[in-house]
This record gives sequence, structure tokens and C-alpha cells, in this order.
Amino acid sequence: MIFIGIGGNLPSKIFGTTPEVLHKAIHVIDSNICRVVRCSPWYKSAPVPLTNEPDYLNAVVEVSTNCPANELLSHLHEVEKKFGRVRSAANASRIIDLDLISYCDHVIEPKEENGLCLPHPRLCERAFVLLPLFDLAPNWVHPVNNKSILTLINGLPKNQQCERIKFKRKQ
Ligand code: PH2
Ligand code: MG
Ligand code: MG
Repeated sequence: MIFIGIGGNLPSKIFGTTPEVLHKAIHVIDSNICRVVRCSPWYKSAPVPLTNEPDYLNAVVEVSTNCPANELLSHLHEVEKKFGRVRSAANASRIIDLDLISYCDHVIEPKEENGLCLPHPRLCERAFVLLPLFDLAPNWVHPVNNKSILTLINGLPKNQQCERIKFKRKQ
């Protein structure tokens, strides 16, 4: 299974509010490069690490693709660009962020900065990734530390609030 983390905490002048941006982005991710299989429920959380910036909206999307991981990541970067993502400091507020969380349990050790690392190097510290990943893949096991997703969730720092939210359908 292949999982993408999707999140954002800034609106776009062109594409709208964060929920609008992220829902539109899922339709653009679904392309000849990769098919969107499922999307988790949505979660609202304060920035990790905590700042005074706006809350994030996050979900995890399962996709299927014949492309290797690095090509899939390039596609995700293209989608980020289309929605106006500007790269600045690490953890800076952003309109959209698409991260490759896990690619068929492939393991790629971190090498150079900004190089592809799988599974995502910070996923174990992040409720906003682990909770939606649990919704999609409750039996998932981290291929490096062999911890189950429930063990990882139980090991999260207690101060990370991450609340599942529902969107009302537009009339
Ligand atoms: N992304 C970050 C840094 N911090 N915090 C939350 N709640 N959600 C995110 O998606 C997020 C973050 C860097 O990618
Ligand atoms: Mg990220
Ligand atoms: Mg990213």
C-alpha cells in the first residue's frame, strides 16, 4: 500500500479555503500518474512543533501507481506548485503539503537533506499522520522499527491534540 500525507494551514487566493484547496488537490493527485484509492477522515491540529500559526487540516490518502517512489514524489511536488506552495523555512505555514508517508513498505535511509526517505522520517512523532493512517490501515507495521501503528499512537507525546472533523456537504 502507498500512503500520502496531505495537509495545509493557509488559504489560497485562487483555490480558496484550506478544505477547498485540499479537496481540489486530491482530484489533481488522481491522474495518469497515480489513482486515489481512499481518503481518511480529516483531522484538525495545532502546528507541530507548537507555534501561534493557524491550525492545520490533515488527512492520509491511499494511492495506487506503477511509478517508482521518486516519480510519485515529483508528481506530488508538481501538485504542490500548482496550488501555490512556496517553499520557505522548515515547518513554515503552507497552503499545501504533500508527503510520501509509506511506499509499499520500501525503506530508504535518509542521505542528503531533501532526499527521499521512506517511510517518512517524522511520521512516528506526528498524531496528524498516525491517526488518519490508522483509519486506513489499522494493521500497518512500521518496516524499520517493527512497531504497530497502535504502539506508535500510544507512544505519542500526550500534548498533541488532533481532532477528527466532519465537513457538511455543500447544498
Ligand atoms: N506539517 C509540518 C509541520 N507541522 N503540524 C500539523 N499539525 N500538521 C502538519 O501537516 C504539519 C505540522 C511540516 O510538514
Ligand atoms: Mg510535511
Ligand atoms: Mg512536505
